[in-house]
Amino acid sequence: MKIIGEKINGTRKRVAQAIQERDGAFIQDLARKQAEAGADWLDANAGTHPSREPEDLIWLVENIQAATDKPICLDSANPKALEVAIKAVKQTPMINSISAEPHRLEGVLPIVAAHKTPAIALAMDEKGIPKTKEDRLNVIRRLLGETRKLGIADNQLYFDPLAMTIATGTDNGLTFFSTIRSIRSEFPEVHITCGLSNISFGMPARAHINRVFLTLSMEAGLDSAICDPMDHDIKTAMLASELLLNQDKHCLKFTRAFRAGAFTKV
Ligand code: THG
Repeated sequence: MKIIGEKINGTRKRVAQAIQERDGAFIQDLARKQAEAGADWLDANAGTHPSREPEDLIWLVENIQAATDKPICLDSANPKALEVAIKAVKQTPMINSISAEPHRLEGVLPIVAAHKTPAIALAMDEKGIPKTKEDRLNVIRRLLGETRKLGIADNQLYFDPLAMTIATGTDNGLTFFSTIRSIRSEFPEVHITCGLSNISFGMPARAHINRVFLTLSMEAGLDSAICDPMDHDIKTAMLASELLLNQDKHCLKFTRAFRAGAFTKV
């Protein structure tokens, strides 16, 4: 299981403030803590000011790289911001994200192809997020048609089936799990990811929903997630799920984490 640390996101109040005030120490601290907690990539989202986004994203990249060597997941649909940020990164970044929306196919996909970066691909098009599994798969088939034409390997792609909150549809979890299973059987090479906390928007006791959602999704074939690597509940659920799904040879990861105190609540 790979973790994309979610915390450096300009839609969060405190991060927006740090970007605005150029409070580099705050961003560096978030980067260091997520890296130490086991993030494989650090998501960088500069927020929603299109005119300021390129310089804000570069500033985020520079501060993340001052704190850690972890690769960055550039969370933007703005080709201008992506182009300049790619010049600033020391390691090949992940791009978050492409989709079947024309502006992303025209603006972001060529960047992924030119720089051979891993990329998250959303199962949506200009009409939005399809309701049914079959319609999401059709979007994914269409996207793979485009990426394969450009020589992008299937295993460069992290498909995001887009978890919708359980608060607005009690079958949203089931649709999500069955979409994962179908992607896994039809396209065995691709990776599957998601924004983990989407499932519980508007619900109480969100941590508990997110934790079980993670476990069920991993059983269906999820192999990465955009989440908070410092979250104790998520981390322990991930370790136990990997153990039970034969993703932890000789139980090493689990027992090592236990010895390091990962299961002790502080
Ligand atoms: N798919 C893809 N990318 C994504 C998402 C997705 N990027 C953004 C988002 N969704 C995932 N990232 C975050 C980042 C932070 C928080 C949630 C998702 C977060 N939320 C707090 C909470 O839920 O309680 C509230 C905000 C705050 O702390 O201020 O921290 O789905 N490809």
